[in-house]
Amino acid sequence: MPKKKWWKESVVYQIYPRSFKDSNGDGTGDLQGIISKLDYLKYLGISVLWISPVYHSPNVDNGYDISDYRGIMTEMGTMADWEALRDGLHSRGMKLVMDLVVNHTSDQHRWFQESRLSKDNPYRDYYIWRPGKEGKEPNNWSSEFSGSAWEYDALTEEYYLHVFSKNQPDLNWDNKTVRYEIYDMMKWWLDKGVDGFRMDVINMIAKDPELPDAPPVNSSPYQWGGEFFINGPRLRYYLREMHTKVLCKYDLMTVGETRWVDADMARFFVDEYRHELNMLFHFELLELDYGPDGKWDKKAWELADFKRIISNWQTKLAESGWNSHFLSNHDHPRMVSRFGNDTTYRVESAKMLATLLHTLQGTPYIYQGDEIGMTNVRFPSIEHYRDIETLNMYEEGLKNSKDPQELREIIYEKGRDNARTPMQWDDSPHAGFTDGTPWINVNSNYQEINVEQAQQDPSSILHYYRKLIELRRQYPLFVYGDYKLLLPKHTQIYSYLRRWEENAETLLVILNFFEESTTFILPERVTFQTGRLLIANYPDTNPVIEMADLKDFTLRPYEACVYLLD
Ligand code: TEU
Ligand code: CA
Repeated sequence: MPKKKWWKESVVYQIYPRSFKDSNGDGTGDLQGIISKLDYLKYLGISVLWISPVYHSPNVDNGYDISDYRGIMTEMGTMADWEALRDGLHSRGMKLVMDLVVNHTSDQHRWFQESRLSKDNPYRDYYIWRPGKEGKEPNNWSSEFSGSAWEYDALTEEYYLHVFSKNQPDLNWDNKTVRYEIYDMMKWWLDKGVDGFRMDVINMIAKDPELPDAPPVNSSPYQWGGEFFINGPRLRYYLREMHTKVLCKYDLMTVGETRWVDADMARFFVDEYRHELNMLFHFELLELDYGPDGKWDKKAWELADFKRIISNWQTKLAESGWNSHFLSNHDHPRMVSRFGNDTTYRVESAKMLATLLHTLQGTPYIYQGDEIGMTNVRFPSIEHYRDIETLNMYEEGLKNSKDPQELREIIYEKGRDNARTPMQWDDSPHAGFTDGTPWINVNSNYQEINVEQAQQDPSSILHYYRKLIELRRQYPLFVYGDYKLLLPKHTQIYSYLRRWEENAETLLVILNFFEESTTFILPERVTFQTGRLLIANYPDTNPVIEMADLKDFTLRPYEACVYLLD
């Protein structure tokens, strides 16, 4: 039986501050903008707010390049605004989780500015510097954002490592002084009342000290050296040390962003007896449509894989550890466009996917705008795009004589800006996001898809989310119940039972993942007297059912229903 914890019972909402709400008309979302929407978050019912970085940053990667960990980015507001946000959340009974980006800093961080100056500068060893090899980069690793992972600095005639952009040099975690600086900074925020951290690429901090060349394998992440810095040998030690020095002293929530971690490895991070992290974000679902060459290489995803992956995580973490559930964030396309249908069945499929996220064992994460079914965007030309990953890929594609139209098509499907268009509040200009000119254009569908409209329409996606969140509050079964997959071989239906021994309740979840109708047949071994409907995405679903009703049960396009059985 899982141990009870507040962060297990929470629903987390992620805000990408630049795109949430602008309070002063400069076109960029800010802290006062978030504060003006706290009542909206309360109304939605979420319990934890995670905000993407708002620290000082030159914004090469929108705040994921930090130049001062202890200050608030001018565009976002002031420390007083941040404190008002914290207090506004706390007084409404919500918690605040901050993004912790400590694999790298900005190249404008004081540490890096010093580090560059000379080989014997006290900060030199805060980063990873190496001489070139025969006039070339120290090894063949490539950056996640295209090109080499090494940048030559003429000042000292050496290269520094940057797994992300060249303006995001990687910190040297083997240097104890660096680690202690980071722990101090974490304590400083925790003492200011932060309730937890989302830890950016936390399983990339421990590099293989030999920095060996990546073998010539034609498959990401190996082709770019990932096997030598992801889940590195000393990672375990650093996380344990972070726990001993910082985390164990507070009642906080931690979630690590960990690519290339599968359910077996996950136990090492989130096992309750290991004292490392509470939860992690794995990428097995979000990478289902990645081809062998990674993100920009398209592949169709299949429900069979989807079910296999979730079931595996549900089972492996059932005894010790905890799952987190999300289908989108600021780095990925919109979930309704990717896993649902963003045209004819936008409302039905968005509700169906939300049902999945809120009825699995684990903590659900909602990305801003998903609660109103915001969709991917198709800007007419590359000038409208802002994301460094997208722009670098496009530029490199052109250099390799790829067809610009083809590059645009893949950006439409995979680009990060899909999730970064401004939050759609109402049908006024720029969707009520700003009175000025937004830093990135609003999706042209804002007149139809916006919060105001959703609040007025009782059958909206928004009201459906509110109900799901309320159900999780009402029934511990939603949170703690165990998980049993039904119909594992069905190619169109995802269905499972949740059982909670403590009060002998059972939940039956039935989801049609496609636009074709299909038939659900209850397996013989599942028996019950009556089933009471808790939530469904069609208005006329049977409120009460008996076993016989489920022997031949037709599901309409993207139909979702959840019954409480007894
Ligand atoms: O993302 C890490 C990460 O895995 C992404 O680079 C991801 O592969 C990519 O965005 C998929 O398109 C984190 C942050 O969430 C991201 O916004 C940052 O750009 C990155 O780290 C560097 O800090
Ligand atoms: Ca602003």
